[in-house]
Amino acid sequence: MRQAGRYLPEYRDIRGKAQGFLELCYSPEAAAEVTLQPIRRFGMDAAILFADILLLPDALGQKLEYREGEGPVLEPVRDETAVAALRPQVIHERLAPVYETVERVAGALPDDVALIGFAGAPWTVATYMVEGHATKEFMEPRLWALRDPGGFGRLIDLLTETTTEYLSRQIEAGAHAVQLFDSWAGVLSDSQFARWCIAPTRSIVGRLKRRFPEVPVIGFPRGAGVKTAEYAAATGIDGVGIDTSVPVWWATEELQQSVAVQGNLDPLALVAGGQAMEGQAREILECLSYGPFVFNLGHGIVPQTPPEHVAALSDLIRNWRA
Ligand code: 1CP
Repeated sequence: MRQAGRYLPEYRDIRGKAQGFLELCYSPEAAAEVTLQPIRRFGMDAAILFADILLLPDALGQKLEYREGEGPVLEPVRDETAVAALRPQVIHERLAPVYETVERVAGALPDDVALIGFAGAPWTVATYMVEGHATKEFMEPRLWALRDPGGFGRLIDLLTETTTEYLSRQIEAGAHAVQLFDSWAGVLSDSQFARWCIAPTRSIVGRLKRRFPEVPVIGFPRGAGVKTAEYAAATGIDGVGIDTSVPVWWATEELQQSVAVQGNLDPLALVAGGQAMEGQAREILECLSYGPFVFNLGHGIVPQTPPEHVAALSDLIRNWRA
């Protein structure tokens, strides 16, 4: 999950010198440095590329801005004319600095530390593209998907294609594994989940597997609950991220028999630290560490997180393993 970011003073330092968040994402030297900061400080087993899921819409030509305190703002794409105006043929020109960041990080990491590349899953990226900003209800994309599945499907198809190409380039540049973030999978009803979350993910995974059979693909259908089992079985992913709400015993029985499980400490337990953090971390380790498992947060790290708590958690996990 997000490792870098605003809780680290060394990140805030570099962020303060950059013109803006997008400029930082597109500056290979600075983005590589920010990717490496948590590895240097805490010695994790894997680094996650510093970038954002909204770089793809930006590369497709959709106007994107990150406003201070407000988050991302995009010029909404709400019909087929707007989809047709997107430019999938030029994405790699705009995304070239991201590939350079991957190359730099892969070259700088110790041999036993993996680099995880990533992209947003088509549904989650589409919610931002259609709504135009972060929301809690996702009225516009959900209604478009229900009223005009053919038209909305063209946007999803375009994202499925370009996401496959984007992740392929990250792998060619040196990413050892890739993750698909479907952060808003949880707002979809059962049938919509099958169509807009599972189907595009299966298509991306299938194509990546044909090109790079040895590269693990992790999926994170946040909020999917019991549907996570169907997601894991139907998409062909190697690992599944679970959010904080998924009971670990359930994940052991329903997921870990067939895929690796990644998760799921409450990011606020990491802010609280002490007993709250240790108790929850031990419960996760006791349940999940006997099968294929990646310790992770259940969602992104928050700016209020004291870095000392991350260090204490990292020690706890290391000592558990020993
Ligand atoms: O000024 C800043 O520093 C902006 C904060 C920030 C950061 C640090 C944003 C804006 N993005 C990121 C980096 C980021 N985003 C990473 C890199 C890894 C790392 O930081 O170590 C990754 C993997 C993401 C992924 C991402 N971006 C997701 C999926 C994961 C999740 O958290 O659910 C999503 C939904 C986004 C969108 C996004 N990026 C940023 C904002 C404010 C938002 C909108 C969030 C919302 O809808 O409320």
